[in-house]
Amino acid sequence: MNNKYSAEPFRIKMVEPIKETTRAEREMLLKNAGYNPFSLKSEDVYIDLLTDSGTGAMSQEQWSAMILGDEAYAGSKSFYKLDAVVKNITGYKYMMPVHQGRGAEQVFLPQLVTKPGMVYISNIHFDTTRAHVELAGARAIDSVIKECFIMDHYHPFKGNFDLEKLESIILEKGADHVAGIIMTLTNNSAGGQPVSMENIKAVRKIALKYNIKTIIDGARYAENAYFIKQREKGYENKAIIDIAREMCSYADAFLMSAKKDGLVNMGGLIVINDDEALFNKCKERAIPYEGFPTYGGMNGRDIEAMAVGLMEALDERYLKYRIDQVRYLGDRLREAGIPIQYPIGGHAVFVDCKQVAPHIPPHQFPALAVCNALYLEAGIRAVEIGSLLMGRDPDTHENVPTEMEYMRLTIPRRVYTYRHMDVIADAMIHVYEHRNELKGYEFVYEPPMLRHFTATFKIKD
Ligand code: P70
Repeated sequence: MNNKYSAEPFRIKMVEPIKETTRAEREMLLKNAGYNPFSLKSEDVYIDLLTDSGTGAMSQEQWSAMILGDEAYAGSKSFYKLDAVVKNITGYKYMMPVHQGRGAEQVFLPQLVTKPGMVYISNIHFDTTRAHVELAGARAIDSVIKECFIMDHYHPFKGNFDLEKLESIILEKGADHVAGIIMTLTNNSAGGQPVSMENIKAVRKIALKYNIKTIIDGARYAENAYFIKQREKGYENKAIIDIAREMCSYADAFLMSAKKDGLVNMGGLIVINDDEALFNKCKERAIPYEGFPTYGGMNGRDIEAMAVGLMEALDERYLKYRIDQVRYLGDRLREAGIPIQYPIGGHAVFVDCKQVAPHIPPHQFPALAVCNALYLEAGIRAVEIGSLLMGRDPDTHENVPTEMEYMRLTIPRRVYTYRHMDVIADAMIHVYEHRNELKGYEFVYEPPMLRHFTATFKIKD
């Protein structure tokens, strides 16, 4: 391994054996799962790339902090520890833990929906964010730059907002009908692509002009800060935490699934810049749904682990290793001619299945076909980010048309080695070489919302 990809900045102290299955077994297992990888048992998966959410390995410092967990119902020591860490990172005044990202969405997003016909605008809303916008009675509109969808076209910040489109949506809907602008950092749906500081600032400027609140969806904010340091002029010598703090300074609220860049297996945050009334409303709504605001669905042990994890994820050596490992896998696929989102993003390699399986139409889910083929080939579980995940329009019930037909190879944090990346690459190259044999799917069961999690399928003949 040369210096192009940095090695793991840790030693492995505890291991979890992983089972291997035969192809015949996998054929049976996948059929029994209704051809939906979400329904596989994780013990029947050799390398699990379904998500980087809550699947990371905690450090010895996190495990030892858990012993200090104060399990008081209200005002625990653990809460005040987390409170200090979060306020230090964000520079905000108010915060509360929640059980995970969707807990934050569920408590926060309805607060800004004050009348019928409102919208949230994001670079791209991720699945649960979109669902909670709709559950709050609003609609989700995306405004990401066009370059985002040109897979092989290098752009350092493919997660950036299309600022012209953003402003034209505001004008079309009327500023008083825009509940808020959600900056998803990094932009998960189209490849873990970062948003530049310049773009964040420009979004803030537009929001202030129209008196609209800006919200950071900060699930992968530390990875975003790392990309800014690598790619944006003027940030080369800044500390990651200072970049993160500057990002936060351009928003009114920071919602986080701490299962990603909080390096914990469960947890989330609502952090509010300086609007006390808004924070009080969140507290009121949190109590019946998430719990008392000083624990928010979390126990003291897990709050301790989060306080430590948040700081570890801002460590530059860790971030370099993390991003390098993902890039190593992407580079191997790219060298083999497999179409992927380029440059490679923070948490995953996104394979463009529109190009891998052009013979499968969107409503037969080409990326699901590739995911399932990869599982059959090597027991590797990936996830579809495409027509299936996008779901149906809540008003017309038509499938939402999308440019995205991706298979996401999502890399858990501090879990797999570079050798695992080779196994994934070799298997994917094999699937690619046999791509003409891939077949589409049709629904046996289609749930009305967030359908990708629980749908079942049959193979389309
Ligand atoms: C993922 C998971 C969760 C998420 C997110 C952003 C930018 C909020 C949340 C919600 C979801 C998922 C998708 C496919 C398979 C498994 C899991 N993203 N904002 O993997 O947070 O999950 O904590 O409620 O990415 O990308 P939470």
